[in-house]
Amino acid sequence: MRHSDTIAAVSTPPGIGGISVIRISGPECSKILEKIFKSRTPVKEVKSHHIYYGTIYNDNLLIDEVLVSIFKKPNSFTGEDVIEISCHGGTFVTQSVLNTILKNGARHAEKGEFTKRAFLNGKMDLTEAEAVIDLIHASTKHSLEAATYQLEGKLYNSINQILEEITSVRSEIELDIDFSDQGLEHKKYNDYLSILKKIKSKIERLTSTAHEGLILRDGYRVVIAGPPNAGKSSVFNKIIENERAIVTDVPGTTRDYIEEDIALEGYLVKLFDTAGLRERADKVERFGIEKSYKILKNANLILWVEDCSVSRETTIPNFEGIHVISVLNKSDLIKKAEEINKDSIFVSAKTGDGINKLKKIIVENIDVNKDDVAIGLITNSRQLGAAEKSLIAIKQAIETTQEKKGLEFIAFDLHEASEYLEEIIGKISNEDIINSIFNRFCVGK
Ligand SMILES: Nc1nc2c(ncn2[C@@H]2O[C@H](COP(=O)(O)OP(=O)(O)OP(=O)(O)O)[C@@H](O)[C@H]2O)c(=O)[nH]1
Ligand SMILES: [Mg+2]
Repeated sequence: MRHSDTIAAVSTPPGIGGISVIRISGPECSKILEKIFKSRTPVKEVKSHHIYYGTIYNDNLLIDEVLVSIFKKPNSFTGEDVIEISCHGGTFVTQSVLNTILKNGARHAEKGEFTKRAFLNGKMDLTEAEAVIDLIHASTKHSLEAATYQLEGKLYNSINQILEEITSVRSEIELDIDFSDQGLEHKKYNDYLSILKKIKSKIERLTSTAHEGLILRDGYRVVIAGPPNAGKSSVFNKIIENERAIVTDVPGTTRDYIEEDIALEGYLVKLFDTAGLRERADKVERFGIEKSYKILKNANLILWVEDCSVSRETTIPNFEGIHVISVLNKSDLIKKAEEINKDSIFVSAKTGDGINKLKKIIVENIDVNKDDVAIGLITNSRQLGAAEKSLIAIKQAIETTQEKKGLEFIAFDLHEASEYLEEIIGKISNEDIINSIFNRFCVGK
């Protein structure tokens, strides 16, 4: 999977801007620059980590005035020779500079190819590469924070530490294999057992962070549900501060669910408005209700909205393990709302009363531990899948030790546990996994 050619792409977003940056990486950087760039300093004499002013020529045709930044290997983003050309930000100018580079020996980069090269050249591990894309897509303070920690290598460090512990106990066990015909002391097995249990709890901690990692990266899923006409869509609109959902006095107005991303105190919240749940419904509404149930199953939090002017008794269905907050809407229609039902939050989508309090309660329910974020979180299902497999292998190692089945077998289980952890950081990986990760990037990154 090593690459030896030179790649180039526009690294700034498409469209017109003040400047565009074109990135080139690979062994031909200097040769290409010599052919297309004229400046006071001859290209042969340019120094790494310096910026040069000059002009780009396509044959003898002047294309643009530019600034060229030089990064010589290995001290660059990709670990190869890298040049970044800042040209004027017009679409045509940028394309012309890029075409000139391509004509003179570079190949157009594929999606994420610069970051992929950084990974292949040992500039970053796989979790850090994934953090680069999360960083680009981060839309809130906390998702950015999580991606930054990951980019700094927090997850990598946590995993590496566990790997070291596994390797250390494994080499001890392998040494003991040579003496095992003399019978291993009972005490030694117990020592191993306690070490393995400690490792197991560290991997468990790691897998338990996935829940938080996914919330930070993909958002905390809050679903508004309840009987028809309770004012669910009105509450939804009020929370997102936009008349997004259709509101009418006809029960069964919302058919298909609606989803909107909002930022609440730095957290990304995915808010869903769903069709009112009721038994008697026409065909279209029934489809909507089925979809409501599907969305509800994957919720992190449910806001069960009812109309307090109709009924003062809440009738919340059981949503197996998902936390439900009872919201009584239309508080403007009744007097002294709070005194009636202390377990519910009273709001009025009409006057906006109680909506800020509701938002606060949503944030309070986001169960993300700041310490976990700083230690390093699992942030995607690829990482989680591998961590879970590693956990199974460690549990197997513990069982093998308890049953004194033989040291070779413990060593084998430990080897497997290591392999899965190594898969997370990309120490061992197959081409499919790597390609699927970098395909999520945009061209130029
Ligand atoms: N007085 C008062 N009326 C409200 C309030 N919130 C909603 N309504 C009215 O209640 C009716 C139903 O509102 P919707 O938001 O469409 O209710 P829904 O729960 O989404 O209804 P379905 O989509 O049909 O399930 C509309 O006529 C709204 O104007 C409120 O806080 N106070
Ligand atoms: Mg509705």
